[in-house]
Amino acid sequence: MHSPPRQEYVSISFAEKGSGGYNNSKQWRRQSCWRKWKQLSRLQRSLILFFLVLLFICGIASYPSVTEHLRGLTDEEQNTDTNSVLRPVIPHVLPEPVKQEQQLPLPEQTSQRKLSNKRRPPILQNRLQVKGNISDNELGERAADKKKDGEEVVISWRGAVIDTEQGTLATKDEDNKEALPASQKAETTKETANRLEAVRDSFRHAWKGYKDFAWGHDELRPLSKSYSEWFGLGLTLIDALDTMWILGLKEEFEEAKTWVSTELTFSKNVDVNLFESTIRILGGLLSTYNLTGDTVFLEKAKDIGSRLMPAFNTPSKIPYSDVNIGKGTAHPPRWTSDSTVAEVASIQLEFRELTRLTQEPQYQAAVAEVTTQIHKLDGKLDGLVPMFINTNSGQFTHQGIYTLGARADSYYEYLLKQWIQGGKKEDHFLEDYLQAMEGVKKNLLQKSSPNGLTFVGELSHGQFSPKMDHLVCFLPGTLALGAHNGLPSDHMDLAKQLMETCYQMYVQMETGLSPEIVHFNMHEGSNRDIDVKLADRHNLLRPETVESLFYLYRFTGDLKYRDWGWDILKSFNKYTKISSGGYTSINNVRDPDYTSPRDKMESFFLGETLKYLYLLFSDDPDLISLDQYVFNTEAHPLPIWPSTE
Ligand code: DMJ
Repeated sequence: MHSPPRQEYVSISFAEKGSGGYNNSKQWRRQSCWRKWKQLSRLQRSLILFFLVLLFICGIASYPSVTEHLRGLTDEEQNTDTNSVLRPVIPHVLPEPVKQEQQLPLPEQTSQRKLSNKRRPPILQNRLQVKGNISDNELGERAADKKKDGEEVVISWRGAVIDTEQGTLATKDEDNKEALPASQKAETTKETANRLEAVRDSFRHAWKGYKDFAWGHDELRPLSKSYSEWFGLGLTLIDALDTMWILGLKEEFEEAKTWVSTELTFSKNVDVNLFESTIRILGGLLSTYNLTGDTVFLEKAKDIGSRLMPAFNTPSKIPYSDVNIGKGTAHPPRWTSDSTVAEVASIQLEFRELTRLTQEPQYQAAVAEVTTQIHKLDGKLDGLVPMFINTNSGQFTHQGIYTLGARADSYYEYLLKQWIQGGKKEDHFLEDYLQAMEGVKKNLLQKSSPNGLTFVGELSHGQFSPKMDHLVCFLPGTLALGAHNGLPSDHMDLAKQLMETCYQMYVQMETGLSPEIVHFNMHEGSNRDIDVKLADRHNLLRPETVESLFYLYRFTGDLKYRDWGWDILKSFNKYTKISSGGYTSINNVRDPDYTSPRDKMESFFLGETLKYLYLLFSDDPDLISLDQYVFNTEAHPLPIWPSTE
């Protein structure tokens, strides 16, 4: 029999490996354990071994770095967006390699396609007078009439008359830019044209994937060459409408418009998230209507806007998170009667605009009630709001946590933007915004070590955490927009510092792409500023950093912001582009060899990321002038209301 000799062998071998003589008591314990083990029945031993193996497997499976190459982490596990818990789980597939020929060409390799200099977006018109689609002839006549009256008239490729009417008075974007020497200007123009064309190429590539595999559906799954539904309303197509218009992609725009007018219906028994459908669908339709003057978009905007209204029928008038747009019923999530503060406070620009265009007061009234209540609520910390609000009581809940990231972010953005949209007259928005920015400086702002990057952390029951979501990178742009509109110049200083930090969140990663969340080191003697936890290494193609780069470039003219945006576009092309069409979110920005694609192209990649990149590279400050338009939180430009209204 083999058992006894093996027993001896084990105990002798342990003893021999000891570093200096015998440890008698240890050896005795070992022998006694072994004896006990041998006394167990075969069944008992098998059971113990089985549980040990099971424990080992569970341990391995819960360790993300080992498993994320094998499985895609679901959105519900990782997406910290304001609506994360509501997103469907998308199955994942193994990555498809990015082919070499698909890498972004260098500027000098890019074909020099001629960019239309004539196209300009139409500026704000009072669309109430526009009753139907206008023929080219009519437009020509209108233009001729205007010219007779001595007005400057431009007709866009879309056929809309461009009105030169201005919104509120503010410094012109151009006035802020530093002058460039002539030779440098010529160089810049060539580079600019190349970069603009590169963005258009990226858009076309993303659109090809969507068109081939997901047409009319919510989101493209580029690797599995299929699609996923969230609301079943053609989300990507609607989100991308005004981007195509701004990029001058006429053919793509026209086919999308045909789908909207012939296929899009909101008469569906489907639950939609109020916030997401407002910013993406209502916002996208309103913006496209304002840019094009085509009433099909206004009709659809009215339809979805009125179908979302049941969300406001709550005891407190703070809206529920979800609405069934077919049945006209609304409800909170199954597990709570709370709504997210960012969600209920970032639908105002859109509903206010809907009232302006339709002259129907109920939309603006419903969202104004929400902001009025939040304005008066206790429970803020120096203007900073908690993340949840109860739809029954109208009070903040889960108090004590303050962040500029998920669940609170766009509350702050919309304070400033509503003030701008309404012609800077509604003082309570400005008050709340200024107070909140002071609150940020006092409670959330810190510097990292060793390089002193300024960052916005979080506060949890008085405890500071050096955690910053990529979502917070909207803040440099918003601060800069405020400064441009006359708010204190130290807002611009802070915007520049935070912009640098957000850029570092990209360049310090091995792929040149930012993770979803970073942690900053604050201890003296740290050897790097930024740490990324294993579960936070994903990139969802988010726009916030390029959005802020656009504002910073528009207001300062500093070319470094364009170069940073160019770096980011190159990284997107290198690590997220899928050969058969489309771009994908990835799980791991720290491993260029194994990015672990998620097989999902978010609609905001077309709605926001590529739009802001295009506007960043454009030399034309009138292409969506920031003195005439205010962008909603999904990058849909809405007009600043003329002072007469
Ligand atoms: C978009 O839907 C909006 O920008 C929203 O404000 C935040 N999340 C995504 C983009 O990251």
